[in-house]
Amino acid sequence: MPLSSSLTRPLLNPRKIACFSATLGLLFFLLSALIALLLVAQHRANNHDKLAKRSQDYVQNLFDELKQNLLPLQTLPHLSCDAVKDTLTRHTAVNENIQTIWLVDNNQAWCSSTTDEMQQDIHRLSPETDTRKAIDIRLVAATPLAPEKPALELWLKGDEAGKGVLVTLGINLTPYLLYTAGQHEINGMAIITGDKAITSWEQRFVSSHSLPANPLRTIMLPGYPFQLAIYGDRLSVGDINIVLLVGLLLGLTGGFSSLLVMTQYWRPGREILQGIRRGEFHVEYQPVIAAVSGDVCGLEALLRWTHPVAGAIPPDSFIRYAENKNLIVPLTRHLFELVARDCHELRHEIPAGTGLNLNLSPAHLSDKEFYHDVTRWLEAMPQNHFSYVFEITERTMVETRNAQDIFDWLRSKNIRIALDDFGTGHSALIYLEKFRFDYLKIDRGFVKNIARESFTSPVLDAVLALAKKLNLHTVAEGVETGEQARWLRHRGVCHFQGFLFSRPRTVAQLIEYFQRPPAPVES
Ligand code: G
Ligand code: G
Ligand code: MN
Repeated sequence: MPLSSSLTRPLLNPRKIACFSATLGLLFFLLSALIALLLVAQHRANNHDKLAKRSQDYVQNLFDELKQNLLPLQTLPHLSCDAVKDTLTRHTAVNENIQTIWLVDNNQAWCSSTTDEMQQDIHRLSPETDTRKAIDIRLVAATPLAPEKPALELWLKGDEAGKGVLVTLGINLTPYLLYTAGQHEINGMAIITGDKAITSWEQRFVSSHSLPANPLRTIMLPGYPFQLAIYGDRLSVGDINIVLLVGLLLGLTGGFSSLLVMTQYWRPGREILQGIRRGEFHVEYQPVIAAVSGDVCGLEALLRWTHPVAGAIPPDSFIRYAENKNLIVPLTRHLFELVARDCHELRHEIPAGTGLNLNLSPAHLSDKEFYHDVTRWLEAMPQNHFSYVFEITERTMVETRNAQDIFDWLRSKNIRIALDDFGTGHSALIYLEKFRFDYLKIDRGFVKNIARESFTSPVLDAVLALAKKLNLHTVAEGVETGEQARWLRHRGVCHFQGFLFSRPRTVAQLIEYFQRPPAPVES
């Protein structure tokens, strides 16, 4: 298991940090996208309000101007059509919306901008216009001048019923659409009078009830029975893109900042040093059993770390991590201190001559302070009580250049050397050739496979034969069943270690184990 992932479990491991940061990034994304959405929507709504206001002003001005300019015409003394016609024609020329102007008296059109003197019933000209109203507006499908084009008829009443001005206005929504084209979210408009409507997307009349619901804005003109509806999306595609972009940028910034801060703050290396200072490490001891007598002949010290938040962290993880972070030296020094302290307590319970196995990392062996650290530890230990073994894995031994000198020095200090986890690496045999060891610890991967007494393993047989030839004591790790113990003893393995005999024990449990030894294991 890679160290860093289990080291900080469950709160601090990189996966959790990554998950937390991703969640935080997502929250940032949602929050900033929401805020951006509100701001953009607000901005759009303001634009739509402005657009509505401008459109309203435009139409209102148009109507007001017509009213102002045309109404006085019908209050003139009843002139002949010839006398007023020029004025009418001038108005149509000046205002491009105006198609025709009729002057009406007593419900009779008597003069228009396009005809001479005439007499025509206003209701024939515009059947639906209500000449009693001060202002009437309606959409008409066609006018005599432009039979193909829908138009707007505006009735302006004069000073008595049946007297006034009727104007037909061409409806051309194109300028309006051009005007709003810059606003991508606007995609149509409708002019509504009564129950009729004309839209920019369909050049014919429709019922006002069939118009799409929820226009962006509906513009009313006070005093005119006329409405203008503007249609479109509340947000344009560009707006959505901006919202997503802002959300994404802030989300990524938030997520990465959190990742950075958390990995800095919860840097496991820092946690190890902190753990040492705060006394979060302790040592457990697993008895090593003499294969023939069944007696305890040694103890293997195994470092344990109980993190206040993450709980028990497996040594596999934190040891490798400490090795990678160059913290194995302070950690092993701490192990030396803990073991020395425990052994002063254990000395009274444990027979003299008991083996004490410590696991050393090859990274420590090559440290220039190594001799000094070991010397200090030997001085701190109870004198002449334990017989020391340093267990070294083959994992990284290749990096230790002067290993033989170090081994020789250790032997001169009465420390023997075990090759730990034998059989798990790639180059174990080369080490056996190169260096002299005292013990070979057979990895529990081999032992696990021994399921029956009839089990055969040419590899294990060869390993044991090799150990014999090299004059190495053998220790079988992870012995869990009587069959395994019998099988191994039968083949000359000298020591056992495993749950069959005892799990690793705290100092208190170990003292109890020695004071009240368990019944000999049936093996
Ligand atoms: O019992 P346990 O799960 O703790 O052992 C896991 C591995 O951690 C074993 O390979 C053991 O050698 C290693 N280990 C345990 N304690 C120490 C220690 O103090 N130093 C070193 N270098 N390795 C240790
Ligand atoms: O590699 P080393 O021998 O240092 O590791 C000892 C490891 O083996 C420790 O983690 C210890 O808890 C574990 N261990 C000891 N006895 C047994 C056993 O019988 N079965 C299993 N599965 N693990 C064991
Ligand atoms: Mn070991």
